Amino acid sequence: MERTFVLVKPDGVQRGLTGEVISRLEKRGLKLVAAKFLAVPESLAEKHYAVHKGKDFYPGLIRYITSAPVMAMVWEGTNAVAAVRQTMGATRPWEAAPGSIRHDFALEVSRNITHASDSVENAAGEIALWFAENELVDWQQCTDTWIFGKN
Ligand code: DAT
Ligand code: MG
Repeated sequence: MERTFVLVKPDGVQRGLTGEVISRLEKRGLKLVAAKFLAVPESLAEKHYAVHKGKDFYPGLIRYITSAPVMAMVWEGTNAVAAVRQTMGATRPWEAAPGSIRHDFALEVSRNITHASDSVENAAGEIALWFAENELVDWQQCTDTWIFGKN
């Protein structure tokens, strides 16, 4: 089953939207595999956003992501990477689809509430960066066949 990495970023945590983000992913049918609440060290922020190094918004992005705690999570499900990106909405909130988190709760690209991996390959890298193997929980949920079942 596909897995993806999700962050509720500092603005989401500060605004009390952690539960809202978790609730939407749960209700979509995704299964929580790992979670931790932490203050992000600068070294971790730089690794996580390495792909953006050199861009004009990079210094501000590092300052923002290290400015207050985040909730880091791994979620699992059918096409989890694409499904979670869709639930989050486009990077620029004014382009995010109505009903998506970034549409419903954000206005600024620099305060867009969440992060979600953008490919299966990047998801694997981000999960390994943020979590140890033994922090990922393999478990059966009683709804599994009702959500992941195929006829
Ligand atoms: P996403 O978070 O949707 O994967 P991204 O990987 O392109 O988007 O960029 C990472 C984050 O960097 C994004 O969530 C917000 C910030 N960012 C991107 N483009 C920006 C810009 N032009 N100005 C300010 N912040 C920006
Ligand atoms: Mg990205």
